[in-house]
Amino acid sequence: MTHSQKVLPESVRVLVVGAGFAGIGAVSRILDDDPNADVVVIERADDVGGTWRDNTYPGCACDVPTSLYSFSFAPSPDWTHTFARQPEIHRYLRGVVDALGLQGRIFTGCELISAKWDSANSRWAVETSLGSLTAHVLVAATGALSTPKLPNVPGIEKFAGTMFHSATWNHDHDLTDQRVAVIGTGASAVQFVPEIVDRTARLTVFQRTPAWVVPRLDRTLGKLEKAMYRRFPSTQKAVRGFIYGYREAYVSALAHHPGVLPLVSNVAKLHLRRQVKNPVTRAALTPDFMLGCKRMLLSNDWLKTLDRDDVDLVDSGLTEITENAVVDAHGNSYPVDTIIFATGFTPTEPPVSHAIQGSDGRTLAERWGGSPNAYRGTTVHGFPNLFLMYGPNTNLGHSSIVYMLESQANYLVSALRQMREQRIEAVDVSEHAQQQYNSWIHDSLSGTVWNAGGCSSWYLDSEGRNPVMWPTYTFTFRNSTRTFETSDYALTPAGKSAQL
Ligand code: N01
Repeated sequence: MTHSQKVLPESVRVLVVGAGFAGIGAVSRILDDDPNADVVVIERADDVGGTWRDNTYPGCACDVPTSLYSFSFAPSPDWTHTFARQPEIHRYLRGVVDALGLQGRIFTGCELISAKWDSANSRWAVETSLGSLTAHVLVAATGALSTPKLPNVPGIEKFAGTMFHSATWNHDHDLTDQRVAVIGTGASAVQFVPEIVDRTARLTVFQRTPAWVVPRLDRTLGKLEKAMYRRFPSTQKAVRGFIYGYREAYVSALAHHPGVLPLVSNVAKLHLRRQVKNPVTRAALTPDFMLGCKRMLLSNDWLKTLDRDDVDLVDSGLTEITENAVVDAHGNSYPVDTIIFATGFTPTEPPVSHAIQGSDGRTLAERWGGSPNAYRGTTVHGFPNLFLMYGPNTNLGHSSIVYMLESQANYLVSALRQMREQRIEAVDVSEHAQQQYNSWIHDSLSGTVWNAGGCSSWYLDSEGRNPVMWPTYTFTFRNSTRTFETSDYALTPAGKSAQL
């Protein structure tokens, strides 16, 4: 898919930035509502797929069952496993783009450089790597986990071997017989460490905080099951509904009744006892915070990999990187040839927040000051006609983010429809509505395991505020985004000749 045959228009009604699950979901929903909609997507990479294009590390897979982690409007009977692997999720997204005929609207290799709200014309003035354009409505679908984070360790620049981040895996680098250090023990590390361990000469895993790990109840989907889904799509819909329902039951514990969480942590403790025989390693892998406070991890082989004789688990953290080694907090030096950083992302300061400038000239990043907040996770006061996908407080620890994205797409479409029908040129959420909404969000989060579970996590900002998690059931979010309430917004009426 290339942009070579297409020319970026000079103006467009809706500009979507990003062609991952969020952007593809948004544009699909817009066109479903209005097949003649004037909408284009720009994507900085050369292909669609977002995080499922970028994360190609060995073993990369979804840790939410795929029947739920897929678009409700594009079910696929072809998944090979209940937890799909990265290549097939990427293929799935490309397939949705093809099936819905979206290629002509997607400009790949086109990066957003800046977007400034032009109050006089009620338009976004947008600069991209392929030229300028104006957009009436801007949809930022750039993902929260797209900028890899490297740790700030003294000496990192001196390392003479090979280093890379899990999200930018170096496939040209052969790990065979290498001494490898892995920094970080989150959702990415647990997937790739068991995949590479048989190739390496020695693997040293640097853990700062152990995570709760439960078995991944994965299985391959047989021919019969796939045939049934193809012939009777309602059966797959029923499976999706069942998974959705039991996943929602988790919220009851995570957000409302943390007292029942020890039942699940006992399962994780049993899993740990079964997989790790060495008592010292087992103690190092036992978390001291409530299950769910950090993302619960699913793996059948991570813990037993750390129990192997050719694997070192270093749980004192790292203090320095030298030319050829990683040094732990006790001063022990581990000579290595390769360092793989599985140290996560920077969700509270996405690059797009520096590129988007609102009506008072401030960027989103300046307005947020390191702690993002929005109204219904989607709109921000002072940034008219801007819609954020996967915005503040829309992340989940228990279910599919695709469900949240589809809810936000509903809200966007409801807004576009009302703007069209009521001839509104610009909508700007009121400061009051946004403040009230955020008071509710943060009151609701205060007793949850994400805020009060006794851990530090990427869900919390430097002030201990949680700008990341949705605090309750996902159907509450679905209901609150069903209709765009114009009463929460300052409205600019459209002139008679305006095309909406
Ligand atoms: O990153 P993480 P990830 N020194 O932030 C450690 C999604 N995801 O890439 O826990 C030493 O979870 C850090 O230690 P600590 C999912 O939402 C989804 O694994 O902060 N260590 C931690 O162990 C997930 O939450 C899927 O003490 C340092 C690790 O690095 C998100 O992506 C699959 C350090 C980072 O863990 C991120 O996952 C994979 C330092 N300076 C990922 N800094 C699905 O299947 C950080 N660490 C949907």
